[in-house]
Amino acid sequence: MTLDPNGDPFAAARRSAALLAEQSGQDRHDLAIVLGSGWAPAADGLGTASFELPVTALGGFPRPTVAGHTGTVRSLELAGLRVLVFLGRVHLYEGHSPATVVHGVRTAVAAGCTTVVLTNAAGGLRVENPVGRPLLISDHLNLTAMSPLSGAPPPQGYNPRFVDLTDLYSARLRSIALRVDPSLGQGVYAGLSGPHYETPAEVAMLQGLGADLVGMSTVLEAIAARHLGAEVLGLSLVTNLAAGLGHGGVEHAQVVAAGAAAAPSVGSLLAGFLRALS
Ligand code: 8IG
Repeated sequence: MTLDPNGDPFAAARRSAALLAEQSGQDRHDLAIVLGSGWAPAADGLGTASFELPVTALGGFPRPTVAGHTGTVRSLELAGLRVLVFLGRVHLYEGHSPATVVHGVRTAVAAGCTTVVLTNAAGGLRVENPVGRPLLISDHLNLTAMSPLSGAPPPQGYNPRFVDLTDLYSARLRSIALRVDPSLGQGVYAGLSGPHYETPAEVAMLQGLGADLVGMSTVLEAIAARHLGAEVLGLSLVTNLAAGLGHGGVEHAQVVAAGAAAAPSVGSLLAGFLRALS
């Protein structure tokens, strides 16, 4: 069952969390990691999953349509934390609503997660950030013209829809990540709805707006997580230079290849972050 567009998405997330608890045998999870394209190969570096199932078994999730997004969810223990790992995510460009895009994050928070780590592959807008480098997301530009909070007001017991995003990408979590890897750079992530890549004129516009990274995910999930009171860490892996900055165009296969090459280092970065948290 996919998400009912007329239903309460918060109630749907609680139902998915209940199914997760039932099927995984874990009554709660502490932290969720969403592994975007490029990051899924890093999942094995986090340790052996005690449980893995297709997200579609939890209700509210559509079938994934993107190569490099497997659409499963794992539960594992690392450094004393019960971790929920989503291998793949849902995008606006697949034709899904903002509520469907953020259903995984809402399910994770309903399952108990107070920290949400969002990872993605992104185009680099600065030639100083070469392909293969992970960067901390310091802030974002939501250029999707959408919000996961539009629609009916959140039900009783939830924060109001007017959520403060001053510290969306937690400075506290970024400083912990920097202790693990002091060489990490930071950047502003521009989230567009895609699925086309930018024109060179749009790349120049994004640079002028102060963006360092550009991609097609993350921003709605970050807003939804923050609305629910979770602390958010964002990580982008630069897998290509944005259109017109590198040699030739942007290709999805290059994105997947750069992700596979970086998997061991980004896997140990994530594991190190989890250890430093606990
Ligand atoms: I990976 O260059 C990846 N995702 N919009 N532009 C946009 N999304 C991306 C890009 C890019 N690279």
